[in-house]
Amino acid sequence: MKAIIIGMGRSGKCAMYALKDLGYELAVQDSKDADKAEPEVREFCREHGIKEYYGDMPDDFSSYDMMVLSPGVDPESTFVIKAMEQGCEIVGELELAYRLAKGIFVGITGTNGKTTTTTLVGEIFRASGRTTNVVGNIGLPVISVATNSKPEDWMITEVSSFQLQTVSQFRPRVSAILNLTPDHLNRHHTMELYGAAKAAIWENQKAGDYLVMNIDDPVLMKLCLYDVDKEFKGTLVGFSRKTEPEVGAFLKDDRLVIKDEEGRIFDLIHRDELRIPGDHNVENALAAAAICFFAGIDTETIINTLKAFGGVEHRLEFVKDLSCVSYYNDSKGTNTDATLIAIRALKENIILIAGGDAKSQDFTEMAKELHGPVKHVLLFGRDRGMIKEALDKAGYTSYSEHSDLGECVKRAHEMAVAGDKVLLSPACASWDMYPNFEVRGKHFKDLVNEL
Ligand code: UMA
Repeated sequence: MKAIIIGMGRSGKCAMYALKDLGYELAVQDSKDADKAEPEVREFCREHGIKEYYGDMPDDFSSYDMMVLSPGVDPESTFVIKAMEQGCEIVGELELAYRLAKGIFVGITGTNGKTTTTTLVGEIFRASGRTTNVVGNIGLPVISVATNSKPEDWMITEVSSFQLQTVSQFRPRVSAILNLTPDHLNRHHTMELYGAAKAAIWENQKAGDYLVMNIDDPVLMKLCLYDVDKEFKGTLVGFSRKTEPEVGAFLKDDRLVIKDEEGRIFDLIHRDELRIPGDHNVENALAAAAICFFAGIDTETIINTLKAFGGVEHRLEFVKDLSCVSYYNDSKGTNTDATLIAIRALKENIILIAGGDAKSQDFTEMAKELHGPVKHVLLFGRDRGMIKEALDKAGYTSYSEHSDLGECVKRAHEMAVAGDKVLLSPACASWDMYPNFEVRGKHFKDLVNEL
């Protein structure tokens, strides 16, 4: 078998190792120049006689059986269409990993909350004694553990809309869609297409599988679950902060509870027992509890882990208190909805640091919600002008522009008074200035710790 792997980041590199082990004849391609390629990749290619393309593409794909796409590569690109027409099968990294894995998949998608929910589900699975791999969009490519997985292993997978664009057989035992708000529209073009991409998470599920979804989110229900009644053969499980689903997890007198398929109610914990703050985290906890319960985990393990869970790095992460000013790192807040969620959770006296790669987002609604909770906005990054424009339109005048994150932190420190909360929640991707949101978040924490 002969394959070409497109994009030599985390996913492409691990796909290369896995396919080489399986005896594939390989070529790799990346849009960046050869001198910017990872030395580890170049060395492996030289050692194993793998053909490398940097910047350019092969003229012809007809000799390849398969083209493996990294999530960041748009499957609508001209070369992908050309390869398909020349008989090459197009497979995303997640799909490839799914085909090669023996473990049981849980797939968690949605615009926001994926990382927190996936991490929490992973913790509950580990506490239950199951062999657990926490993989996917969260950072560890699924392919890196797929070939070594055993049939009884659980693959707790954070799944992005990018990955779902290139699946065909991917079938999780339990899938979850947490919410749907505008994001990545530069890739998906419309909300309808973005929702349709997310729907691929349940489309192969069968009897005995579960689909966990947020029944409080009308956009999700409309755009991700169209035809679900006709097409879905598994069990629908709702989660809600507001109403009681037929089957699923919900809030009853501020307690998290689960209702099973026979209508029996299982009490879990009071919402105040959660250590992760905000309504959005109640939703994440409800989703995680439902996923684990319907995957067969006992309520005692779920309860103990819900009580102990302290959250994840870069998601409204408390950094430190300095002269009664609290600093929070929400570098994973890469869209307007995520930033609004962080602002709602911190409530008031916020000095917000935002900006970066705007991904064609509209900042109008976010700008309107800043009046009140946010005292000042410090803007940085390539597309800060787009946020500035939205602030002007919303009549929000307390903002300033800065060349980089270091300047923003310095200025925030100078202007903050006791009781203020300095929040990095950029509402933008990091790609204009950093390789990823983790590096941006770590940089923020270093800057705060140096103050
Ligand atoms: N590249 C090309 N051609 C392209 C696009 C990219 O050659 O058209 C090259 C780049 O030069 C680079 C490489 O591809 O060398 C990067 O590949 P990639 O963008 O697919 O990134 P990976 O390093 O493989 O990381 C991916 C996910 N990245 C994206 O979806 C953009 C990571 O999610 C994920 O953690 C990782 O796989 C492991 O599964 C990050 C992300 O930002 C966190 N995700 C988006 C989000 O959460 O909003 C979807």
